[in-house]
Amino acid sequence: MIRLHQFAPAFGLPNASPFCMKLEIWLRLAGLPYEAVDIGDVLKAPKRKLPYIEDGVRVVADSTFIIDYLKATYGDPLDGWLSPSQRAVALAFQRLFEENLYWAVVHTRWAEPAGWEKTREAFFGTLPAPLRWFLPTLARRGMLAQMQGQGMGRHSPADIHAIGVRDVTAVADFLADKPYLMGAQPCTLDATGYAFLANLLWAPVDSPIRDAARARGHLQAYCERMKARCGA
Ligand SMILES: N[C@@H](CCC(=O)N[C@@H](CS)C(=O)NCC(=O)O)C(=O)O
Repeated sequence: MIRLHQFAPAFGLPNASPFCMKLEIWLRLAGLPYEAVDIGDVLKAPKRKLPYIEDGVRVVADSTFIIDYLKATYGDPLDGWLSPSQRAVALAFQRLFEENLYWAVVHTRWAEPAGWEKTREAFFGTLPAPLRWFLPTLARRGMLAQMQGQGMGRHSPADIHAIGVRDVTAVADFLADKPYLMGAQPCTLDATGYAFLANLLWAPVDSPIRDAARARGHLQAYCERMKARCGA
C-alpha cells in the first residue's frame, strides 16, 4: 500500500497544502489505493517539504516526481489521450499554478495580517504549549524568507494581487465551458488545477485574488465537479 505523507487536513479542505491535495486527488483519479499519513513533519521529509510517499522500500518526494514514479510503476490512466501540443499547454498551466499562483496565495496566507490570523489558527491552533508559542512565528519567518528568495515577496501587496488575478483570469478563460481543463475528461492537470483553485476558493482567506476566482462562477462549478468525481 502506498503511504502518503502529508499535512493534516485544515481549512475544511482535503489538504491546505495544494501540493499534498494535488497528489491525493491524483491517486483518487487514478484509482490507486493509498494510506494517508497525516504527520505534517517536514523535518522527516527527504526534501524538507511535503508530500512524499513510501511504496514498499521506495521513498519518493515532490508531487510531480511522485506522479512520474506512479505512472512508470502502475501505468498512466489519466494522460495517455493528450497530444504533444496538449501536453505542452498542460505543462504551462501546471507551472502557472505551482510556480507562480502558489506564491501569490502564500503571500495572502502568511504575509497579510488578516490571512495570517486564519493560517496561524488553522495550522498551529491545536499545538500543545510551548510549541504553539514559538512555532508559528518561526514557520512564518521561514515562509517569508522563501517568498523573498523566490521573488514574489519583493513585490507590493497590490502587485502580488494583480499577478494572482492575472493567473486566475487566464485559468478561467482557458477552462471556459469545458468540463475539465484539457477537455471532456480529467487528466493530471486537473489534480493540480482543482487542488490550487479549491485552496483559493474554499480556504477562509479573503483577497482580491480569491474575489477574482469567485467572480468566475464556472471555476466554483469546476471544483464542485472535481469534488464529486473524486469524493474529496
Ligand atoms: N515542488 C514540491 C513543492 C511542495 C511544497 O512546497 N510543499 C510545502 C507545502 S505547500 C511544504 O512542505 N512547505 C514546508 C516548508 O517549506 O517548510 C511538490 O510538488 O511537492
